[in-house]
Amino acid sequence: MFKSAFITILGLPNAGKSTFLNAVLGEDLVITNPKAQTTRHRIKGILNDENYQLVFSDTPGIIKESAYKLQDAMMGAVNESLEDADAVLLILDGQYSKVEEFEAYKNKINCPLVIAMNKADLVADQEKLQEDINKVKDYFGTEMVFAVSAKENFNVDGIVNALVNIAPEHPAFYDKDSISDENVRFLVSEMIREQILTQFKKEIPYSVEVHVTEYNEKEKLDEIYATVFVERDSQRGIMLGRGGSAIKNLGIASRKRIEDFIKKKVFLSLSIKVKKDWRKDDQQLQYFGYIKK
Ligand SMILES: Nc1nc2c(ncn2[C@@H]2O[C@H](COP(=O)(O)OP(=O)(O)O)[C@@H](O)[C@H]2O)c(=O)[nH]1
Ligand SMILES: [Mg+2]
Repeated sequence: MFKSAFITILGLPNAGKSTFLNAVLGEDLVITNPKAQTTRHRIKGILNDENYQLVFSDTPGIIKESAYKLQDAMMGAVNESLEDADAVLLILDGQYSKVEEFEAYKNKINCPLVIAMNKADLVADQEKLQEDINKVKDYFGTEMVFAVSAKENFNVDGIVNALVNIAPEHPAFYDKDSISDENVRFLVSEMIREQILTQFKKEIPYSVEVHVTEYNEKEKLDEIYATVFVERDSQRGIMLGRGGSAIKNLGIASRKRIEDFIKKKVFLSLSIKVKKDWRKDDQQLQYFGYIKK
């Protein structure tokens, strides 16, 4: 009997949703970062086993009040992925279980709920952790609450077991060899954005969008051309750095990250373009794939 399920990963920014998905897959498929709002789209990651296929949707963290149209679109992606879920995996930050933030979502979840109390590695007081787990069980009315550490790969398999148990009997939804339904271009653009989040400060990480304009697969190496869009001229200057040093370092770090992932040599060329206030502009958000046409 083969089981298959769509699982939506839900949680506040920074709870460790993307880290959890990577731990499940054993690959750094999705990008993670200490900065909130790293994940902007719903991204699927697929776990394949002889007896089951779990299709996880990583989602942007829940934010109550959005300041930009970009954030509206991000919350749209969250709601959309709740609609077709067979199960919801809620990831809470084990340290502060801000459960009341999910009040509005409790009614929207019409399927089994599994909860991970993540970052258990940071919790010193085990008794307190157990108390918190019990409170979470009461609040959400589910027994399926587990202490895990996505970063240390502790009890990630416990969550997978719980999800397999509740997965319906169904043939695989996707090719059993693939770990994502996303194309390589998109994943590569995300990896470049991940390096931008690491290397740049202040508003830059929130103001950039990365687009792969050309991807040529060659025998020995893949040739990739990407454009980094920023919102203002001043940001273009920061991205370039003195004598082009910043963009050069970004190129080197991004190339390494992509090579690790695709397990092949890469030639990467980056350029920078200004798209004024793209985060507030419907047309631009459409172009970047945040809103459907
Ligand atoms: N100590 C610890 N840190 C974690 C754990 N899981 C995630 N993190 C860190 O928390 C931050 C946010 O993680 P991320 O997966 O991007 O969160 P997301 O916004 O929910 O997708 C990153 O710096 C992760 O390394 C964990 O189990 N333990
Ligand atoms: Mg994330």
